[in-house]
Amino acid sequence: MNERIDLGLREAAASTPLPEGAVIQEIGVTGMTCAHCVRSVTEEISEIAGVHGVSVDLRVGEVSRVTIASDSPLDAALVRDAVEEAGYALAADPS
Ligand code: 9UX
Repeated sequence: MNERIDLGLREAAASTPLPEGAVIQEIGVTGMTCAHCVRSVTEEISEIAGVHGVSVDLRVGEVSRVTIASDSPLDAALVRDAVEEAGYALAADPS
C-alpha cells in the first residue's frame, strides 16, 4: 500500500511560496502501517518549534516518507526524538 495522507495541516509542497529561510526536509520512518500512525508522527513532529507543515507518504511494510517544512533547519535529535515518541523509528537511510 502506498498512500499520501495529510491531516489538514499545511502541505509542505513546493508549489506554495515558502517564508525566507524556510527548509523542507524528508526523513524515512519505519513501522508505520495506518492513518493512526500517520497522525501520531504528524502530531509529534508538528510540536517541534519552527515546524509549520508535515506531510506523510505512507508506505506500509516499507520506509514511509515524512516531509517536514520548518522555519529553519531542525535539530536532527529533536526530529528523531519526535518520531520515537510517536512509537516509530527513523530509517537508517534517510534518502
Ligand atoms: Mo498504525 Mo494501530 O501502526 O497500532 S496500526 S497506529
